[in-house]
Amino acid sequence: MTIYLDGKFVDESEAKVSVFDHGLLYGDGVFEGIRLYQGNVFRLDEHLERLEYSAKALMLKLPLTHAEIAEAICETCRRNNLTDGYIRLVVTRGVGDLGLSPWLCPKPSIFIIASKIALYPAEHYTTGLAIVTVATRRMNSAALSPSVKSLNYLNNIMAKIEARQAGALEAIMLNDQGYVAECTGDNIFIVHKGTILTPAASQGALKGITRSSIIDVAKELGIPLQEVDLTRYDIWNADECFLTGTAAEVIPVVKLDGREIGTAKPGPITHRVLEAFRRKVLVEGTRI
Ligand code: PXG
Repeated sequence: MTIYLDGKFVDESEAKVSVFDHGLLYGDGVFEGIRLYQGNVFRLDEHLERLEYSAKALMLKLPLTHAEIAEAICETCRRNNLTDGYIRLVVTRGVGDLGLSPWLCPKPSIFIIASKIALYPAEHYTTGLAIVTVATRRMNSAALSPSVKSLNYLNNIMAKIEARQAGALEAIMLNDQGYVAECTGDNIFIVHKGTILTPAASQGALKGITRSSIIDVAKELGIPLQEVDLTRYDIWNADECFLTGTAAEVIPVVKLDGREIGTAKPGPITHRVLEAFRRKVLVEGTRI
């Protein structure tokens, strides 16, 4: 596999970063997970804009321009003969000394991995997931804005561990007021009486690229969609539920905390949204 690393394309065996990189020492950096479908990078500009906003929030100066990163992503896909895959773009604060000080890290590091990902076993897309609510809360925006897609994923990882301990593949994370924020690596939607509902970013949801494309899909299909405050009660009483993410795409949820949602089967609106999303990814995107 060929990796893009700081201006060079190198074999994965050569793709090494320093133990003094603050991305590793402190989780100081930002990243994006991006999909490639049939030679088209899905919503590349939106991903790069989110990366730029995340970096700006951390006062991390990206080492390349928007256009240069876009080209590096496309070239990494081409060099790996990839037409479908998952792209991981990472920018770290770079090498510094053993103090926190980011200003002692003169050169940020950037690398791109173009590979594959399968987040959930295929059968769950037809049967639906059973998920749980976990105790670990979503990051409070007064500590670190949940809109920043940083290299600090420890509370999501803690939540993922809790989910696994409970025998589930995914977990709902609440914000510190007890409202539903999202899952560990996916945004959440429910369907109630024909309307699609999802928590707003202000409740701790990452501004997911898949989430925003689902908002477009709903508009295109003429299905009403609202951003609202949701509690577990709303999910227990929903007709349908589904999660969205770059890796997961659109996946139905049929149980929360051992309680059946709706008919306990993936619902008709989830199906329509999933089908429309699958069509969308094939026609939108930047040709590599
Ligand atoms: N919420 C969180 C916390 C995320 O990290 C999403 C929602 C979905 O956003 P997008 O833009 O992908 O629609 C994410 C992003 C992985 C992995 O390897 C997936 C994500 C993040 C980190 C790792 O499975 N999803």
